[in-house]
Amino acid sequence: SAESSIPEPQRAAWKKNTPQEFQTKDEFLSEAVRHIETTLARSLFNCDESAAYGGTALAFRDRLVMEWNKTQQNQTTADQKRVYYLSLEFLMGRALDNAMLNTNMKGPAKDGMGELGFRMEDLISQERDAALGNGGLGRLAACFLDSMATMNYPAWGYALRYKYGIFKQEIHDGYQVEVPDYWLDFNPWEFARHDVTVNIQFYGGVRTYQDDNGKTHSSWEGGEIVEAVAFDVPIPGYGTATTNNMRMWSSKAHSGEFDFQKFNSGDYEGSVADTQRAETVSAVLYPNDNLDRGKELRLKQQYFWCAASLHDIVRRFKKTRKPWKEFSNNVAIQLNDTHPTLAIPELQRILIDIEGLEWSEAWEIVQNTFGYTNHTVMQEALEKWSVPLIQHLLPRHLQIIYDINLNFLQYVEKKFPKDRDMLRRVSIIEESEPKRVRMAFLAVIGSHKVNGVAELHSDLIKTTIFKDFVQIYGPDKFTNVTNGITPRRWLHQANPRLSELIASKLGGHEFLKDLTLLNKLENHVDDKAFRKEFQEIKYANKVRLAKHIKNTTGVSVNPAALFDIQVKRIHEYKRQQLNIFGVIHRYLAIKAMNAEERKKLAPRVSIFGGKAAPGYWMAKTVIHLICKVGDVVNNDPDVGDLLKVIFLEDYNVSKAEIITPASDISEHISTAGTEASGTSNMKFVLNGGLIIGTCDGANIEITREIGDSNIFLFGNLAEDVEELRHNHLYGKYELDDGLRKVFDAIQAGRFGDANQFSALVNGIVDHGDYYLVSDDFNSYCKTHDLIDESYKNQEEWLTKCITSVARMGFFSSDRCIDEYAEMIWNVEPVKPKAEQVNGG
Ligand code: T68
Repeated sequence: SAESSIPEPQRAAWKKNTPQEFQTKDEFLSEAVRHIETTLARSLFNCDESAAYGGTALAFRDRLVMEWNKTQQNQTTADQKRVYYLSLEFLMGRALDNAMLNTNMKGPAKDGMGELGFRMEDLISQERDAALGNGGLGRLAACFLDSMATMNYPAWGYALRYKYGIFKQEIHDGYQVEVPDYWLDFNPWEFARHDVTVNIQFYGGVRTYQDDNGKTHSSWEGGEIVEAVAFDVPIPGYGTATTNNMRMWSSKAHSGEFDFQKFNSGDYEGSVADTQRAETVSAVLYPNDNLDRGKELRLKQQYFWCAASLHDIVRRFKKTRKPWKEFSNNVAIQLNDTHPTLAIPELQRILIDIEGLEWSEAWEIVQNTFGYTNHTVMQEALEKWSVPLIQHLLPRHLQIIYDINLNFLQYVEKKFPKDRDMLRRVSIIEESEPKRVRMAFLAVIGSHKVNGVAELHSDLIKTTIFKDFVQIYGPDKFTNVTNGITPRRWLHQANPRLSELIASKLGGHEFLKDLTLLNKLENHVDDKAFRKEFQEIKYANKVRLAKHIKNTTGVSVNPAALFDIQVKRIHEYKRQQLNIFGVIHRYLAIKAMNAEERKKLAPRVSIFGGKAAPGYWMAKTVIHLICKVGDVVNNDPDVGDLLKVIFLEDYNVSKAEIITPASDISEHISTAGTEASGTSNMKFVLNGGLIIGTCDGANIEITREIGDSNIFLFGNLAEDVEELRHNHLYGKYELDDGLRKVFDAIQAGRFGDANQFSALVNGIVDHGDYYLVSDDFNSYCKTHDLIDESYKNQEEWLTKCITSVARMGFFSSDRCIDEYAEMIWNVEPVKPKAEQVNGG
């Protein structure tokens, strides 16, 4: 700001001394060694891999922050609309390799550290994952940050700085054990901004009063204050100097809040306890994906982060001295699911209670500012907060929500007179006991656009959960933005050899910024040398994964076998149970085969990975079954290499970077209509693996792009699910024969104590088979037989893989961000200034 900038006459002194970004190996090394010696206080005689990692990371952080400063300055001067991406989860993974590749300085860094005797791969693997997310939703936010920076959009991410990210998973005797993930003991990528703080209010009450003109005002008063402190993480774009910001909020006791009264009266402990209570707000990430549990602390987290972010955004807007009606021309806020929905009543509160705008003027600004992305249609995942809870924690917000609802229902009433049931159905307040606030409805009503994350999903939200709202607002409020992934991390970083091979054929790395260029690869599909190299790369990636499997599980797997991978959160709707039942079916089949038949079979390795929410018993049972089946199958000499079953511990982003390039087949087999999009399906195909999947989420669009002969689809369609479920409940179905044999084997105790698995089996046999495992089992197994056949013809298989990679251009998160920018945000890129250096 003007008050704190160095005055013009003194700027020359600054500019003369402004640090320069390193450009060469030697310049890099001198920075890194300086950090090791000073920042980390290590010496020549005390520099291990972790110190060498630290020095490298700090050297790159400095470089990023210099570009960050210029980018922020440049974007402020440009004075264009900015986009703010509010997400309670960002699954960033590791930052070093990304920073080196995006700045195009990996070569010099590698050579420099090589001179000290370190291998860059070893240093990279010293870093802990930034694991502030559960699954797809959090990783999508991370890919979006990468794309927004790469394409020079003036964009900020707003996050909560959890002290504990998603738990680490250990497997003990085939059971999941959760270990806390304290990731902040050394995090070189963040900057504490102790000068950027916001006081966040909770509890208290509302005072209404009349001003001199007789106008009524409301003011939220009393309660307690928790302080939000900003921590900034630079987000470098690839091949551009643009370096955006992710701002994370950390909670601490308000400085006036360390209760001196308690302290002086001798209640020192009580006063410390208050401090700790403030810190718990940002202490831990809730480990559920696609499930809403309605915990008070979670609501506190949501408000804390929304209020701090909005305060920050409003503060920045006010510096422009523009009138309020310009707000939504300056600011776009995207809500990643309903978790940040409180930002809607919060902005309305700021505008009417604090800034003194009229309700309707304020409400128009609010609606024009927000966009809402929905990620699920499953009832158990839709957030509904109890009215008494909101009343207690956020009394003024509850009033505002009621007023929003009143205005909305009056609007609906005018459009659909006398439709009482419509009013009941669309009310923000669910008339349950206790009453609950339907956050998804509030998000729809408070936004100008609502999007789903794949075509089928965007259609489904219009015909199911938001059907009435399509009637009310018309269909144009609802749109689709099919998810995408960043090719920088998920191709260039995770699979460098494939990235280089592609670059050699396409004449450079432009495809990393325009993924549609991959289509030129189809011209090379018959090129012998290219095919050979492509196949060798896949094999090398499988060898690497096989080593990881050996190191972590002790099991040897044959890299020449077909690697069949399912890695994602463990959830009934994702149907890992279908997969493991299929594996048991295969095992029983092998046991029944003679030597001749066995010779014809393609050897397989079935690989699973993923975390179960700590309170999700059925998901934990599935993990246990996978492990037990592994124990039996992997030690059955009769089976040998024909089948191995692996559960990989602690699946996360950095493990995904090893696993994704190593698949022959990956599984995306959710009950049709339940997986909003899926994004790992895109990652696997982009890395030259084929997929088996249901007609669900983005699988459908992947099929359209790559061609239906290059994907193994099976199972019932979304449109038939309702009727099939109905049939189960009314006994109009028969358990699949193959599945019956699988259950017999489980119940005979062939995989350990059958009681352990009875709930899993009974859910299908007796309790309605909600996820239609039995209905899809036969089709699933037959499709796997087809895969076996297909894999035997290696040349044809390879052609499918290469063709698929060539046709994956659509699934870049760059395309996705351009669609948001154009259809929802109305923001334009800001070109970095010529003096900025990253990526040339
Ligand atoms: C996922 N959702 C979708 N949710 O399941 C997936 N939920 O189909 C989609 O590809 C992805 O979002 C990106 O759009 C989630 O990952 C959660 O993690 C979550 C977390 C908390 C509460 C509810």
